[in-house]
Amino acid sequence: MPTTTEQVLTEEEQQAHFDALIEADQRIEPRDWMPEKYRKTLIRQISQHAHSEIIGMQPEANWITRAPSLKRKAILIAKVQDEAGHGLYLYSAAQTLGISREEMTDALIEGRARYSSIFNYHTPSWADMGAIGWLVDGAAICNQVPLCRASYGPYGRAMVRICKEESFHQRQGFEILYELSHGTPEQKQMAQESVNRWYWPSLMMFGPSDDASPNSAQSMAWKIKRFSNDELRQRFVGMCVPQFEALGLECPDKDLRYDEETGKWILGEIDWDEFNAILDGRGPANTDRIRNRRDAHEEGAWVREAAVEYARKQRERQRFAA
Ligand code: FAQ
Repeated sequence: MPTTTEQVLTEEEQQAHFDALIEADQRIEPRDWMPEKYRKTLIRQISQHAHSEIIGMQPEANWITRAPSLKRKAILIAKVQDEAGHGLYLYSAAQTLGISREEMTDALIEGRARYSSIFNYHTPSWADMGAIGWLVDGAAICNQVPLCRASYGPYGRAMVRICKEESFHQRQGFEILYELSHGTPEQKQMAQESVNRWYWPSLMMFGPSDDASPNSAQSMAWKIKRFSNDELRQRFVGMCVPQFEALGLECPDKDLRYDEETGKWILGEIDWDEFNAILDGRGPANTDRIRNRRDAHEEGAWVREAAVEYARKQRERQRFAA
């Protein structure tokens, strides 16, 4: 229902009001007028993010039954449950923009929606639980801390809680790798082998380089994104370098060096062909991920039907009581 103020404002005036709110670093809320492209961009990014959290449960869920101790199993279950919670906060945030949960779910299970490239790799080794926590959650934190200040209120607020939980995830991953890299030579080798596989894909999580990123400029002007893909990738690499040392592991990027003059890290070549193949659905685990999600959705149909029936009965009871 439009407010009285909205009824008397022209489209130009509404746009000017929106621009002024963005300029002043104020939040846009669901009740506010917003340009259609802003709304669509948010739906795109938030729903992709939500899908990533939900699909992102699969690589680690693979190790819940085989975690090496009860403590590790409890931590891993808690982490995977946290990711489900993140997905739900984010779906709720997207719903405030006028898209339904069903529409988003259908797009995912029909293979029409994107989710993070990183979750299309398999997890053959226990050390992968360490590398995912350290590198994948570490990259997620780098990318997501600035999103706590995203101009759209429900997204920014969801990100605050998510980031707190991601910090715990990152610490537990680092700790798994630390124990392995300070264990037997075989354990150290296992940690190194896993980090070798996850390092480059974790750099790809930040998206294409700035000159190949069609959405960045507008998203930054709208203060959805606060930093570019390359800026965040730089920040992440800078964070990893001393941590590689603490772990006693080698960084797989043999060309990595710090350029004192520009204050930037010079990275080796990222394999963008691999990244693009994953985005096209041709990554190592794309098919499994979508199939598993579709099966889980179908198997959960009875829960959704029961919830609808329960809500109907509650309404009926209230009608009789009135
Ligand atoms: N994977 O123009 P840009 C997690 C697509 S963390 C797949 O640069 P944008 C935690 C992009 O969508 C992972 N697709 O796009 C966790 C666009 O396609 P479209 C999730 C990618 O949006 C840890 C096209 O390429 N985090 O889940 C990727 O400005 C452990 C052009 O790219 C977020 O989603 C990629 N890596 O910047 C869970 C963070 N990169 O839609 C479980 C929020 C790009 O035009 C276990 N999202 N694309 O067809 C963002 O910050 C941004 O959306 C970026 C991409 C930075 C991902």
